[in-house]
Amino acid sequence: MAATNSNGIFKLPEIKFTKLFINGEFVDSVSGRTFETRDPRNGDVIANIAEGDKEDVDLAVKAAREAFDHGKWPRMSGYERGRIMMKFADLIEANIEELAALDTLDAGKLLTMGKAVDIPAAVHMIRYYAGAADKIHGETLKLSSEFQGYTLKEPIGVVGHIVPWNFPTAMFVMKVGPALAAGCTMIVKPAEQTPLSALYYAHLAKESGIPDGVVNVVTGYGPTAGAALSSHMDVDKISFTGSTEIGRVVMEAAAKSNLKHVSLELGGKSPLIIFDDANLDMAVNLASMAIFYNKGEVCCAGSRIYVQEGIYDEFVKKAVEKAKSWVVGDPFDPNVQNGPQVDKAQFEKVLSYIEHGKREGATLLAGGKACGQKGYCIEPTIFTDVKEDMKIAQDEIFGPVMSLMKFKTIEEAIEKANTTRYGLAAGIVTNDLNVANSVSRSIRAGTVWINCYYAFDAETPFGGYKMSGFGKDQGLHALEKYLQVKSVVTPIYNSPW
Ligand code: TXE
Repeated sequence: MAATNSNGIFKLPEIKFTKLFINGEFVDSVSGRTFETRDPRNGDVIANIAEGDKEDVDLAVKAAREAFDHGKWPRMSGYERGRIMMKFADLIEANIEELAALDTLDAGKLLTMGKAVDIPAAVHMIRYYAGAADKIHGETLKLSSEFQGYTLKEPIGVVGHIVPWNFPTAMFVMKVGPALAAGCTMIVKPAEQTPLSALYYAHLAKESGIPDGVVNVVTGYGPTAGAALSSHMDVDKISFTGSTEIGRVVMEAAAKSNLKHVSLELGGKSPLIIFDDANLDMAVNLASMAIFYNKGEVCCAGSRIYVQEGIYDEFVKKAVEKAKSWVVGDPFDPNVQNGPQVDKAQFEKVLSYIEHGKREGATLLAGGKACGQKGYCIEPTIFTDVKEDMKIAQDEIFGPVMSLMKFKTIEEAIEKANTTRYGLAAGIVTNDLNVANSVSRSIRAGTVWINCYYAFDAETPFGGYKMSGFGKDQGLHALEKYLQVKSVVTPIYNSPW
């Protein structure tokens, strides 16, 4: 369906893959049912996608189980797995334009960002784990005069990856990369809002030589396909990213089925603390990016901005100017800074939080409503006079809504920043090294950015404290999630028995 937008600037990507990917083949769902994936720019249907359910999950798990128990992937050398993964990364790189456009169409993400950040970072991520595949080592154990031993790090088995829609590409590679390097086989359940790029990645995985059954993709809904995966008796681990509410459901399903391993990357309400000595323009830019980037649909968005009293008034003035000048519109347009929210449900959720903020007594200084003729765009919004106990300061809004709060002392900033059930990330803006050091140690969050925000890299472990979940994505810590340790012990001379 090649086409151009209203100004004829760009070409929409062709939708090549709409079926489930099981055992190396694109197949219809057993029920034959499909669901619609929609364009958030206008709500139009992009394509009908195969709707996987329990029976399809069973088939995908069977394929992954067979590939794990009898296939080549877990048995080949790490070097060989790494070589194939390098080819996978090369193919992703060769298809940057199409992959970025698919995520823009499906999720309303900026095409410029997809091409400059999301897809290149995906290539980096796969290469990083390809390089790690032959560096998975155990230990030698000296033990006593009679025995010695060693540990083996072995792949955990069949993994279910359940992922959300806000970063379809990053989610796919962040889960699949380390699991592949470890020698696992897997089933990915993309979010129902954004199935398109995951199916494309599955196709590229096959092209690169990853054996059939190693990477399977079952598109479908959470309570059906997702639930079937998390309660499956033959799945050894679930790696989940999504809401805290569903994280709890997934963990319960794991506990009630086969006690499969679980790692959860959940919501957040991350504080960004800006001290009096900060460069004001830099701080305003950083804070605006921290909350408006990707329309606020970021688990670690800086959604609570604490500004020290000395610069507060000036900061508010500049932040409001910036929000009002933010360009919202068609994410294919290179001049646009924010596209539409991913779907109608998220759009309505964000607008209802804005109404809540007004009712709770926060002061609305910028934005606050939908924009554009159609689709799900929302104006970058700023509230001041926000109190810690307000809903907009406690709940993850997942939209472009900045809550601004004032503080006097370092102690007060730390205390307030930690007043949340979440602990995914935090930011600090200051030129005082002592302040940066002490505050970063006192914040209960899995990542702290000092004088930067969203500084992601394949090497940096990412994951939550408190109700933001447990188990890291990225870095070598993520590789560990997909490995288990076996101790092997042997007598040094003859067996004592
Ligand atoms: O998430 P869900 P939703 C937060 C954000 C957002 C809210 C709701 O605040 O507004 O969650 O978003 C699958 N068993 N985050 O409803 O439902 C589902 O199909 C197994 C933060 O989209 O958690 C999808 O693949 N799986 C988050 C995935 O879970 C189930 C990113 C996430 O969907 C399931 C996204 C079930 N019963 C939303 N129900 C982050 N941490 O970045 C649903 N799913």
